[in-house]
Amino acid sequence: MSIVTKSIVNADAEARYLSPGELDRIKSFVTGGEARLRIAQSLTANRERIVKQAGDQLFQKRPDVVSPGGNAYGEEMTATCLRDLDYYLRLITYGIVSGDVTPIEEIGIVGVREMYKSLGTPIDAVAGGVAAMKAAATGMMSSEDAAEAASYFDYVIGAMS
Ligand SMILES: CCC1=C(C)/C(=C/C2=NC(=C\c3[nH]c(/C=C4\NC(=O)[C@H](C)[C@H]4CC)c(C)c3CCC(=O)O)/C(CCC(=O)O)=C2C)NC1=O
Repeated sequence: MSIVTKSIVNADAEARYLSPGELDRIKSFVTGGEARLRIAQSLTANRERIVKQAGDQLFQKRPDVVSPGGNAYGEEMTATCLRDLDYYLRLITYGIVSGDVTPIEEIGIVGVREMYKSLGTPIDAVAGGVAAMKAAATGMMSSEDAAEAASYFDYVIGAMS
């Protein structure tokens, strides 16, 4: 739910006007909108490059995951691993557009530990892959946009740490 919808639901539950604080938060959501859309467009346009660079970096740092016995060993499993990184990049664009981590949380974080545990996937390595995507992605942006984008990557990394 966006901050707009959320504020309206809360205010209406109490049959009141939006408070000055809520209007301020909505104002900063609206004024930041152009930047957030620009960031989401950049991530979307560069997704293949970001995922490829991050994968290369991850497998260099964690050769164990792509070695025999590793969770991402073999062409198919490596592709599934890169697909997971692409999933998280996509969810990050949802968060950035809505100015809220809730869509990331609901789609990709709730239950993630149990999921990767049952798959035998080392979650710290997934977090490392997301960190590598953050580096690749923010390296292509102005420092202001990078700071905004970084917080969404950090949310995912933090939730997996
Ligand atoms: C959009 C929300 C969403 C997420 C997040 C998601 C993740 C997800 N990753 C999976 C598998 C997997 N995920 C990985 C990922 C990795 N292995 C490693 O060692 C690396 C560290 C890492 C890549 C960074 C691998 C290798 C598999 C296949 C494991 C297997 O089949 O044994 C699976 C099992 C089913 C399948 O293979 O598709 C799911 C559900 N699916 C979703 O719908």
